[in-house]
This record gives sequence, C-alpha cells and structure tokens, in this order.
Amino acid sequence: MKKIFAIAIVVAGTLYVSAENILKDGGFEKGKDDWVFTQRLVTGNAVLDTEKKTEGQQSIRLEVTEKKKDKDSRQALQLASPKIAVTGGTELFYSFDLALENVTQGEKNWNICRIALDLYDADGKRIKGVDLAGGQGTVDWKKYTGKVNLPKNCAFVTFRLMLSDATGKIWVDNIILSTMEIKETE
Ligand SMILES: [Ca+2]
Repeated sequence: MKKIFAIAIVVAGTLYVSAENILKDGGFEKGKDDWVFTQRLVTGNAVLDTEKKTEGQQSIRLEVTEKKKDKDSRQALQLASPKIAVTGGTELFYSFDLALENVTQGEKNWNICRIALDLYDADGKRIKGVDLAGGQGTVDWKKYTGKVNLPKNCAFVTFRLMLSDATGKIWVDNIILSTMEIKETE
C-alpha cells in the first residue's frame, strides 16, 4: 500500500501526487530518536522546535553556539537519518524545507550549513556524499527540490544535516525522498 500525503494535503493546502516518502517521518513529527546525532568539538544541540516549522507540529533545529578554539577541521554538528534501502541505477527525488539564522562560516568556504545525501553500497561502505543545499547568514524558509542519480552499486542512502565548523542555527522540515518525481500543485 502506498502512502499518499494526506497530511500534507490538509496542513499545507498542497497536493503531492504519486510520491511515496521512503524516509519515515521526514517532518520530525515523531521526534528524532531514529536519527544519528554527532557532535565534535562544538557546543550545540539538535532539538525539536514547535514554534518554527513548515509542516505538522514541529521541525528539527540544529544550533552551534561555540566552537573549540584549537584548530581542528573536524569541528561539526550533524544529524543523519537511518539508512534507507534504495535501488542502484535509479533516480532518487528529494524535497525539503530549510531555514538559517546567523550561520557564520568557519575557516574554509565549505564550513557552512550543508544538507547532503550520503550513498552507501550493499556492504555499508560509503560511496560518496552529494550536497543538496548549503548556505550561511539568515535565510527564511525555502523549499529545495531535485534529484540524485544513484550509481549502480548504491544500496542505501542517508539524509544528513550539518553545521560544519560553523556557528548559528538551521531548521529543517518536511523532508521527502521518493523514487518518483515529487509533484506539487496548489
Ligand atoms: Ca514537521
């Protein structure tokens, strides 16, 4: 049985057609316990936010308030989804909402907010990461959509949110990953 986005239709007045979300609870309505939180050499957190959201009752907020002073390129705060089974050699479509507040770049130009898809083979070996969005400064909610061509040996993906050696806050909500194009009509 395919899940159709009845909730999205009601809440956002938005109709999603023919897109089944292979990421369970991409809107963080049931929390973040299934996600993997990693914190290295920074002060910060990942928390559910009931005030600022685009779908349902809550979104996820990542915030870094302070970095350690000693130079280390591994300073980061990130939250990664559980591994999701996919079929190699196919297209994976994505859609998500992202907002930023006072995201300040670290030393390198990639030390910003980054949203990525990580691709793994059947043995769990990481093939590569694909950046889906990034940014710095303060940016109101924006929807990002697109597709990733999965290599033939790709068996799993994870969706990852990251503040990489950067301070500030980001919010993400309404993540959809689908084997079919995500069509949206008002
Ligand atoms: Ca939500």
